Amino acid sequence: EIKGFIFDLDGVITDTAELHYRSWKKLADEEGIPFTREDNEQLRGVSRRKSLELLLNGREVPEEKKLEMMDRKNNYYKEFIKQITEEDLLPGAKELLDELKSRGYKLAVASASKNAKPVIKNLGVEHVFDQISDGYSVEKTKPAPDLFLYTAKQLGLKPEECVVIEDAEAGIEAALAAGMTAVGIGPEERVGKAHFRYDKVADINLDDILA
Ligand code: B16
Ligand code: MG
Repeated sequence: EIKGFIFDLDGVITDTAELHYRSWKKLADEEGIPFTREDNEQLRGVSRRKSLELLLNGREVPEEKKLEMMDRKNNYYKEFIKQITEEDLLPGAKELLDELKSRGYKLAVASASKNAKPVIKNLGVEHVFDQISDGYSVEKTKPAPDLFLYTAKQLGLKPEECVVIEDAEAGIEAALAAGMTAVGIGPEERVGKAHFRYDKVADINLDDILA
């Protein structure tokens, strides 16, 4: 029996991907590294360090410089997220959260981002969640199941009682590895392994998932 819903943040509740892109792009331009919106697609749901490695694309950079670059990108990102408001919720996200809350389900966020908490606060949905897990919660990032298992534990639920809503391939893999019901948001090529798939959050059909 399903008792809780675990939401990814970027790509499910809001589209911070655009802000991540602008931050990485600024860094890439400063460093003379080519980086396009299309390249940015690969960074979806991936940790900050892994994102930098994808951006560097095999370029050798000393560890100290990598730390400085991650820090610089994060400072740009932190400036961008200051401007986030409830207008930045993806269509249907607030309605879905309110519906689930009124039906008595436990609700959580499980994001790879170390900036998840300020983003959720600015979106004005902090109060609907029973648990917010972020980039500080566990060591092993998605596709490892750790973040979702930790989140279920914090909710007091068993993995099989949880539904995960995710837009990244690594996130779907993590949800399946955790033994949870996986709902993918996005194209078949990306989230096709999920139990249920929708193009957009607004298309989610709760009756299908809960049947
Ligand atoms: P930060 P999610 C992920 O968020 C983003 O999709 C990914 O692009 C980003 O690199 C990652 O968070 C880490 O973010 O640098 O803020 O710690 O989809 O897991 O909510
Ligand atoms: Mg995501």
